[in-house]
Amino acid sequence: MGKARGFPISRGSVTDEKTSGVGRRDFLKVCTMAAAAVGLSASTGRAWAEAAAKGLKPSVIWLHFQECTGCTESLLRTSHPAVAELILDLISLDYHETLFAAAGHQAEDALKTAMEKGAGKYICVVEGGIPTKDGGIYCQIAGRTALDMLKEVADKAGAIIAIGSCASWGGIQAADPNPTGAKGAPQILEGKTVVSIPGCPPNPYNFLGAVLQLATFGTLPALDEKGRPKFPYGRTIHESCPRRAQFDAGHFAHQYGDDAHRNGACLFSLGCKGPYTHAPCATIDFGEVPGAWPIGIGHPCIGCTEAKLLWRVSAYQTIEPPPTLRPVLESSQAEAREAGTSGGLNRAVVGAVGVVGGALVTAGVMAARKGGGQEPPDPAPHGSSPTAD
Ligand code: FSX
Ligand code: SF4
Ligand code: F3S
Repeated sequence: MGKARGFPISRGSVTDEKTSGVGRRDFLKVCTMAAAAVGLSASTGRAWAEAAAKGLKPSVIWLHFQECTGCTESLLRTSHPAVAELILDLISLDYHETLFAAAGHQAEDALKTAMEKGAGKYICVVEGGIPTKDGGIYCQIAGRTALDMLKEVADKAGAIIAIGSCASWGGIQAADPNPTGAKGAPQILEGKTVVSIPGCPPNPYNFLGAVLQLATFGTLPALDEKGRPKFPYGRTIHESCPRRAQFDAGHFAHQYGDDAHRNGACLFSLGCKGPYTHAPCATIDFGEVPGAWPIGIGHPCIGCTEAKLLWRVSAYQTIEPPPTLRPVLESSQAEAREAGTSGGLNRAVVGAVGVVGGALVTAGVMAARKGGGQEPPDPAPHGSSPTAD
């Protein structure tokens, strides 16, 4: 667990003192959910709620670069508007290019003031990729490149959080052929600790949990080798997937809308990357709407938290399963052959596992695997960013 510089808490300025028109119960609920997202106790969540209600909130400077703003949107567009208000009550959002009413010199002044007042203490949140080609000219704000701005703001920050897959490794901008040389914040800020919250977009509670820990204890969550908080990103989608029993029983959908698909069969044959993807989507609802996540609505996981999968392996490409899962597929395959039906692993999938597996070998996708067979395959050689990992 790393110690963040000079934390926690400064007095808020944008969303002061109030807990909005919403009840204390909702306020506590958000805090305890955020605590649970990073494996902290409910009492930690309550302590954060108390501090925020007193106006003691971490100062946040939020930078926007190459992205779709989906990370901010998912943070704010919750199913209950009150929850979005609560989020703004938990942090002091001292600079945010999308949400700021201020513009032009006023906004620039706000950034300068926030950096001076909170030097060494504020949380620098980065949303979006950072172009590096041709001196970084492809993303400029107030005449300055994203590259310069990030370096300067990050240099005086107490902690740095990359929210979303774009900020974590470049995201869609870094997809082949990566025309602007987009990278993520960790690749730009080498030598600094950057907490990465990947996902396109990520579940807001993964972000709030990290902020909560910073604000309450002045520490960073324990991170994995990719800079992701271990708690929410420690398990694969497949491990907690509600369709897991279908996988184990060899019930696979092979076309959208077929009987198996309608009846909640496993989506592996439709390209699901859940066995390789580390994220808590199966256990924490997006926007407080039960079932509102890719697999919940019948779409395969496309591996949006994994640099080696998102935008590198086609969303609908059936992947080679990790070694630990192969026996299940193989026995389903045998059953399907014996039965001569598609009742088990259907014929399309049997073919897909073999044929696509071969195609992936050709593309170099099946190269190295580590860690119990759950590490995503390496990207194909045409993968765009050599630093994307
Ligand atoms: Fe990227 Fe954020 Fe994907 Fe968008 O802005 S992670 S494009 S959903 O949301 O940065
Ligand atoms: Fe769920 Fe995908 Fe695993 Fe099937 S392959 S159980 S849909 S995560
Ligand atoms: Fe992303 Fe897969 Fe979750 S696509 S949102 S990690 S289910």
